[in-house]
This record gives sequence, C-alpha cells and structure tokens, in this order.
Amino acid sequence: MDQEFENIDSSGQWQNLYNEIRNQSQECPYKVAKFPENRNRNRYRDVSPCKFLPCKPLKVSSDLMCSMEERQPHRGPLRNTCGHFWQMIWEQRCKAVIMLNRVIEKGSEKCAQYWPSKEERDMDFIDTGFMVTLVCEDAKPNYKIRLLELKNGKTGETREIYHFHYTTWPDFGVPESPASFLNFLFQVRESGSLGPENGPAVVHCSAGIGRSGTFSLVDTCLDLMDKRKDPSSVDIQKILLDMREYRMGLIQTPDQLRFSYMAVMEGAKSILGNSALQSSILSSEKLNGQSDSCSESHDPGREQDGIHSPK
Ligand code: PTR
Ligand code: PTR
Ligand code: PTR
Repeated sequence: MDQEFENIDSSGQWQNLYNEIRNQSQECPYKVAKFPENRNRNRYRDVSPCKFLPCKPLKVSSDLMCSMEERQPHRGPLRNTCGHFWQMIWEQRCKAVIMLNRVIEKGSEKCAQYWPSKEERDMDFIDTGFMVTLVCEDAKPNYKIRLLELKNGKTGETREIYHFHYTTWPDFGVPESPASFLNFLFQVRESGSLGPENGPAVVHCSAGIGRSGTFSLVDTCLDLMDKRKDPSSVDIQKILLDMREYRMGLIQTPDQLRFSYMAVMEGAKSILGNSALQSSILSSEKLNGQSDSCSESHDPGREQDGIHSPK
C-alpha cells in the first residue's frame, strides 16, 4: 500500500483515481426515501438516505460484511427526527455514537443538537418516549467524549451510550493529521463500542457520506488487517468500491481518499507492528486532555478519563 500511495502521489493521480472510483460505483435506488412521509425526514435532496442494506445480492467477503455492520454511516438527525434517532440507537443496542461534524458549520445548522449540553443536562424526546442525560464530558484538543444515559420511558430501563465527537473536521475536508484522527479512532476502539458484542456503532456527519465514509473506510481497513493478520490482502480501493454498493457517495473528495490511505498506513504500523506505540498515543492523550467531570462520575470503577471497556 505504501508503494501504491507513492505512485499515485508522485504522478498526481488522486483526482483521476477518485473519478474512476465514482464511475465504477453504481447508483442504488432507495425508493423508501421518496415516500411522501419520509420527505421531511431527509436532509439533502441530492443524497438519498440509503440505508446500510444491500441493494443487490451480496458479493463482498463475510469479514468485510461483519466489519461494515459494526460501524454504519448515517446522516445527522434533523430536529424532527431526534426522537427516532434515539429509538434506533435503543433498538439496535448501539454502544456508541460517533459524530464527525459540528452542529453549526459555515453559519448553518448541519445537524440537530440531539444530545443535552452541560447546561441542560437532560433532554426529553416525547414523540418516542426517550430521555437522554449527560453524565460527563471530556474535552480533548480535537474531540470530545461524552457519556450519556439513554432512558426508555416505556420500560424505565436505562443504558449508557458513548458520544465520540470529532469537532475540527470541516465538511469536504480532512482531519488535521492522520495522528489526530487515529487518536480519536483508538479511543473509540478502546471503549469496546465497535466489537461484535454490542450493536453497531452509529457513525454520522451531516450528509453521512464524506466524513463518515472516510472514518468507516479507514476503520474497516484496519479492522480487516488486524483480523486477517495479512495487511497485503486489504485492498483499500476494492473495499471502498464494495462499501459504496451499500451506501452511495462514501468519500467525497480526492483529498479524503488520499487521507484515508495515509491514515490506514499509519494506523497499520501501530496496530500491527507496535502496539506499544498505540498505547503511548493513548496515554499521552489522556494526560493532555482536560479530564473534567468524567473522572468525578459516580462510578468508582471508571478510569480517569471516563473511558473503559464496557463489559
Ligand atoms: N425513514 C425511512 C426508514 O426508517 O426506513 C428511511 C430512512 C432510511 C431514514 C435510512 C433514515 C435512514 O438512515 P440515516 O438517515 O441515518 O442514514
Ligand atoms: N450536496 C450537499 C451539499 O453539498 O451541501 C450534501 C452534502 C453535505 C454532501 C455535506 C456531503 C457532505 O459532507 P459530509 O457527508 O461529510 O457531511
Ligand atoms: N444523487 C443520488 C440520490 O439521488 O440520492 C445520491 C448520490 C450522492 C449519488 C452522492 C452518488 C453520490 O456520490 P458519488 O457521485 O461520489 O458516487
């Protein structure tokens, strides 16, 4: 992969490669989105809310299928779909929501404020009967990690949900560096939220294709390298094409594609070659982060920064 990256870089072929990938991915008509009752549930008319479901018979390998199911890209909820959003999190038994956009970007609302702020602490979603409480929040340089409590008002049950929020990634752009992105990704992984023992992690941005596509592609490639113990069997272009059969438009710019290569190459070094490096990245993050209220949380077993594997 390093060699492939070098070749594309030195010949300035990112735009061509990206165009080729777009041309090779076919459109998947998702008719449900066009139903009148769903019209006001859709944010962008040019991006259909294609569910992460096969549009045609499966061709992809079963390990890729599992990996894709564990991290599903979505659009950001609208104000009138927040109650449904939490209902979906409940029904699918999700352990984490991974958010890659800010609520306001370039002066307009790109996603609803669907979780409570520090000031509010609680939010009620009367249409579906869910309540969300902010338990604690840790602020790191490029992201925030929140622990939320989701209560099902009908049954009275509660669950803890992580909210991993990357706050410095512009739409149609890339994160500050592969390292800052990998710090975030390793935190998500360390929480155990992506494992098969929980429901899928919900990954969202505004439209659910550019930034969510980048995140899902990198994480899926690293997951497969880890599981197959053979990094050379992971062909990033092929994986992107396979993923695009399930959700159109994943990765929105040539630069997001280039960034994905860099993050996979760098992530692979720390995951496969040197897990000590990975833990040193994680521990330096812990020291740098301002561990505010999460460390004072009522769970005495909780680690300093509020992140521990939910067992
Ligand atoms: N409302 C339809 C449904 O629930 O099946 C359509 C729909 C599909 C709505 C996917 C949202 C969907 O997912 P997301 O917006 O989270 O990508
Ligand atoms: N075509 C719309 C627009 O350009 O505003 C939809 C769109 C918005 C597409 C944001 C992608 C976007 O990025 P992301 O998927 O990263 O939120
Ligand atoms: N135009 C499609 C629709 O009707 O929903 C959505 C779509 C969005 C299709 C993005 C393709 C997209 O991206 P790309 O051209 O990068 O495959």
